[in-house]
Amino acid sequence: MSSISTNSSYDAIVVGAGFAGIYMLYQLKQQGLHARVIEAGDGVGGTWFWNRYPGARCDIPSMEYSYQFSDELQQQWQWSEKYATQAELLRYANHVVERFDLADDIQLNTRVLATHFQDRTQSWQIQLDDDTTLHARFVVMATGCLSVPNVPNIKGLDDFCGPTYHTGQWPHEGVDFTGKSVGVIGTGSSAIQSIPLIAEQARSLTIFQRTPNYSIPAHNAPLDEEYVRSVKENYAEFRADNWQRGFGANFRDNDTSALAVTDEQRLAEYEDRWARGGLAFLAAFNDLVFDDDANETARTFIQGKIAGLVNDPELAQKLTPNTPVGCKRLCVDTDYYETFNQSHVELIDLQQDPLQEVNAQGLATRNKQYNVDCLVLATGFDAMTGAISNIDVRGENGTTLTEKWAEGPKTYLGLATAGFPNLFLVTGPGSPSVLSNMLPSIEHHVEWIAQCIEHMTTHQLTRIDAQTTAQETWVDHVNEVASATIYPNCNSWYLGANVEGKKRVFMPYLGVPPYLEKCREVVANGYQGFSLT
Ligand code: NA7
Repeated sequence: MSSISTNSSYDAIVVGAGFAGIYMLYQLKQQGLHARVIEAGDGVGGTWFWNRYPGARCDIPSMEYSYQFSDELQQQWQWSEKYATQAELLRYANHVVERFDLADDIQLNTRVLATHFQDRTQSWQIQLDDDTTLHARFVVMATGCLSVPNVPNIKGLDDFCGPTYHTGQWPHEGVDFTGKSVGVIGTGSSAIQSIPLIAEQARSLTIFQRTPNYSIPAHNAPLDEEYVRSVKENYAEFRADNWQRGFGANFRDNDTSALAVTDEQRLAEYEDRWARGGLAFLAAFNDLVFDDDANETARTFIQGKIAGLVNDPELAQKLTPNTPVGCKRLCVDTDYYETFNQSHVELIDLQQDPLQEVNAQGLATRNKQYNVDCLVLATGFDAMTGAISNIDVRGENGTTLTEKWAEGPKTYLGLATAGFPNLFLVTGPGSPSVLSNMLPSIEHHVEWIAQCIEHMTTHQLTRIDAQTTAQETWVDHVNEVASATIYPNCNSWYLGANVEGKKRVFMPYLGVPPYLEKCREVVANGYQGFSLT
């Protein structure tokens, strides 16, 4: 990747070189614009660059979690497994950068510290951590939804003598746990993917669980050639069909209520979904995320499965959540619950015996000291707003984004935020983002932003800003949709509830098809809800 250009004035600066930043750069270059991506890591790939913990893989099937903007790319790229591993996804990201000749415009190992809107020039001044200042008409935040690790505020964490690894910042050279006693804090998706593999190496593994999670078996396998051929023969139709789905993915949505079928039919549907595996479980009936009674049927089914997989009934009980299924993001695993049947694996239920501190030798709960050689923090992320809030973003009249978002993020369509002209967000809060198949949602946003910039160039417009009233109406709508679901009923990262002191606000928007329609309508009505000058 090249060093910084001597010309520090750009049409656009893109923050982050994950899948969003890579594609944004491609689109801007297609328009002949002078753009540059600034990336903190020493490689591209975003989530898939940082999350290298054992077992890290996507929970959306690889034939769907991939770019569709280039038919040649989607036809030629060969995924090897149903769910791609982190390593394969990282190879894919690098391949795209190479294939479309993007590397020279990506600046690695550089962090954006601040971006300030200049009222006089109607452009942005961007401060990097290498003491360079850049100027650009547009800034695009392609900073990712899950990119700032949440390091829990546990007393004495720094006193631990052994190595501590956060799953979201895993050492690139890997970690060998052979013969070690390992402690894992957390039982979210990252823990659920890594625990079975850590258990294969570790001498002993102690898992500290604050809240249990539901997990559906992945049934991961090498991709079936016949299936790949059939998808590729009709890739455009396959993708178009996914856009019609609530989560924007091929979850085989069943348009029936869980309460409108017989017990036998319901059980058969759940058994089928369990046997096929994956997140499609949540689309077994059309009211699982809307109706608590419907959800309870799914809950009872999975609770029965956990009881069948874990030999010790008391342990099975501890591993069983009592919250609605899907309220916290559903997990997808390979042998997670079964791992607890191994004699060297122990579960500590922090609800019964709370964690008091970490000390030099390990972890102390109220009742016991657990000595470990290494500690794994599978404690998640400051989701959706963390990365943007870490940058000193100042809009019109020097107003800071932190001030504007003090009561929770406020955006128009998750694409822009009023008072911050010419600043775009890719999959920002208020868009389907994490409640959808992320890659197509990224592509949709990038294309919307690129089209908007092209429109502005063609019509010699220099400034776009979301209107406060349109934004307020949108924020109210996002909340209204969420309040009719099960989502507000648990302490999830969708609500920011996992980060101490973070305002509790439901951040993603549920419903891909209506969202796409709204975005189309806004453009068709001359960027309704935006002020363009
Ligand atoms: P998650 O899903 O946020 O999980 C984090 C886990 O860490 C969760 O079990 C938390 O318990 C636990 N946690 C966090 N802080 C603490 C403290 N202080 N003490 C004990 N336990 C704690 O993050 P992941 O990385 O697993 O997954 C994030 C997303 O990435 C996932 O949804 C997929 O989309 C991919 P809690 O539930 O808050 O009680």
